[in-house]
Amino acid sequence: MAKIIGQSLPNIPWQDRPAGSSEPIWRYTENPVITRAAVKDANSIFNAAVIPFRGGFAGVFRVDDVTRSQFLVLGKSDDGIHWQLEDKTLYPGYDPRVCEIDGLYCLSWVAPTPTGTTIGIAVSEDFEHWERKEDAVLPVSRNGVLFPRKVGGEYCLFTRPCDKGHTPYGEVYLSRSPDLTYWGKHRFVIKPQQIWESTKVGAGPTPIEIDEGWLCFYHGVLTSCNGFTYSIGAMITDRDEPWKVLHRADRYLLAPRELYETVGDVPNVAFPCAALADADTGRIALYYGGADTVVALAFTTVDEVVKTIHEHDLMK
Ligand code: BMA
Repeated sequence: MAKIIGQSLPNIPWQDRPAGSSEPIWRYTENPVITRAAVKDANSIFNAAVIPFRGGFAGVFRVDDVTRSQFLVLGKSDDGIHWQLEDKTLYPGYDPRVCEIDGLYCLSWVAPTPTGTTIGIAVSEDFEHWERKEDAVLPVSRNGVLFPRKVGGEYCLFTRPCDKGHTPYGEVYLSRSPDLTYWGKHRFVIKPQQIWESTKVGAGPTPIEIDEGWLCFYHGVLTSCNGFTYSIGAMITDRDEPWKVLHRADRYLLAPRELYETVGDVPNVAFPCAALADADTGRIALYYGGADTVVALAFTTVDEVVKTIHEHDLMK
């Protein structure tokens, strides 16, 4: 039995696996959970960061509005499914991830600069007042994902160096910092190695600590004759040297199939930015953007994911 090392989350959103399904990740039957209706003048609300907060849940959401500006908006929920989003911009940018490190909420996101995107970092004690730190890296980078605790006394951040456009390449790196300001000791983590992710890969939700190391969901992109397809994969990295990949599934665990994943502003996108985990039951709830248009939710367990990774291990 694989084990989550972390907090109990008895109110984690949850649905049992549907009868007859053998998929490693199954979708919430009422998807999507957030649509453009949640924010006035929104064009789309999709890649979302979600975290347990004071008995309920808090989130940071990517909103594109009717001027096609991209920005982050805060939200709250009692059950992780029904959300109230604020009607104001937290920061310009997109693709937020949020975690709690030593009691401090830490946000990372893709932040614009005059010459391409960087990884913005901001911290908050109450999920309301945020202090923006220095940007973590020089442009251009995306998919900045913090680990939920220091490893070897240092903060850890996945990044994905890239170019200015909808970049046709992408590999995951890990950088470390003593103070959330100065980042270095950069290490290569993964590059595309399989057909379903052959164009680029990027880190996904905050890594989940498990008995074997760090369980990391990520996205992988395939270029088809009709454009990019974004699917969800998973790997386990070393607990003390988290840039070292121990196991990695040789297949995607979820790929765009439902209408809300295949039809929208950018078709065929399942883009995960958050995972809730309950250490008591091993349940995992995954939030992902569908077709760059809506927020969707899916479920799995740590046993199911770890079993899939081990049975189909690219590293063997
Ligand atoms: C990435 C980011 C994501 C988006 C994805 C698919 O480069 O822009 O926000 O979901 O492309 O379009």
